[in-house]
Amino acid sequence: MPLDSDTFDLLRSSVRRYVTERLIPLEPEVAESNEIPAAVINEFRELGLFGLSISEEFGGLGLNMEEEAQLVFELGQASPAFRSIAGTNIGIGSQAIVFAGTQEQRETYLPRLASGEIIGSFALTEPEAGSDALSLKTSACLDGDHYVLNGTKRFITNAPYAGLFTVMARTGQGNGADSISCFLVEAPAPGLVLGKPDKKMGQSGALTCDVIFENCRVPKSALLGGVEGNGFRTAMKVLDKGRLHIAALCVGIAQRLIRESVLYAQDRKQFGRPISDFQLVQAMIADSQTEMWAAKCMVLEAARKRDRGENTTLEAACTKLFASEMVGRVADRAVQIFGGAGYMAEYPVERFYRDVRLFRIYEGTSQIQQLVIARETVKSIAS
Ligand code: COS
Repeated sequence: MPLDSDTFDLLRSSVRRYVTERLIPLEPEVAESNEIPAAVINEFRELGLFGLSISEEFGGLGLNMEEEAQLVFELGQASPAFRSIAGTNIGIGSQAIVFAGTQEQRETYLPRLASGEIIGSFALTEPEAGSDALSLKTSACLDGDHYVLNGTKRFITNAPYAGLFTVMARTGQGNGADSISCFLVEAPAPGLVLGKPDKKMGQSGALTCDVIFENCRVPKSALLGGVEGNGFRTAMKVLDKGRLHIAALCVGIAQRLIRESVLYAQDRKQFGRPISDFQLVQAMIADSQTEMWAAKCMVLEAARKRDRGENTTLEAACTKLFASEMVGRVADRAVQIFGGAGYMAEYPVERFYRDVRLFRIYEGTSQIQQLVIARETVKSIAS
């Protein structure tokens, strides 16, 4: 049930003000410390940012996809590490429970995820199963009233803080989707071991690490939906939504980078004039603005289709592909407009340039999006 438009506008302007006045000034500190301050996490809780997409019944704000995207356009204006801390609870760390959990699983976990009491984390990727997610090897074997999990998950966002993992593991024979199930694993737990936080190119403050299961016993009630064999399809559904969320984030960051570029170009003088007077600089701003707007329209159109209850596998892949490639080009032009200063760590465009590189890789590489787009297009024409 969407919020009434006045309440939503109020929420959006609070988030916009919070991003401008609180988060953006904290960016250098977060980049340096590789940590989101505990006070910010508490403020996110107070603003309801952990529960944007979780229904009011379970303590969230119950936003639809279009509203979620509108808020992510705002949150995206600050360093992506801030969005990341709540991003898993809003998306890939909670949605499997929303789509396929039992009523008891929903009642147990969704209120705690919506309030930010626990951080959710999505464990699909493995050392040998990245793009080819179907080949995952982590196993879950039934032993009396428990499943025993063994295997390694890699690059798992928010794992160092997580209180709940959504884990895809193989319960059956063969390599098909039918043999993959999904488990809700609470942390800490005996046999659940976290690796050291990964050293990354960017996104300082957004932590990832390995998650290793060594004879980790979870009760039978941890099986999502109480049924085996549903894990892979559920993961794909989760990613359909997650990809739209990431595309909205790319739009937010592009907006920030365009603003930074324009302000710098108006301030920086060469040949006796602000460089914003020069048409070659204007062309870069125009290209970035055009592409950002195209991505924004795609996000909103796909979100509305999703909100009508229609399948958006195709649209989510198209939008994630376009928006993540777009923000890469926008960041590149921002560095170009800043010139030598854009290469210096003291300016935010240098940091964003590194941060946005991830968007073409995680939640499905650009090449996986192309594969999904081609398949869905062929399917729609053939049917
Ligand atoms: N929604 C629901 N079900 C889906 C689905 C979707 N979006 N996409 C695939 N499925 C189903 C298929 O219908 C199929 O079910 P059936 O066996 O009943 O036909 C099953 O899942 C297997 O799908 P498919 O045959 O398409 O598997 P492939 O291995 O050929 O391809 C891709 C799957 C490549 C699309 C998938 O592995 C993928 O998205 N990889 C990228 C993973 C990723 O994004 N990782 C990021 C980590 S999370 S940060």
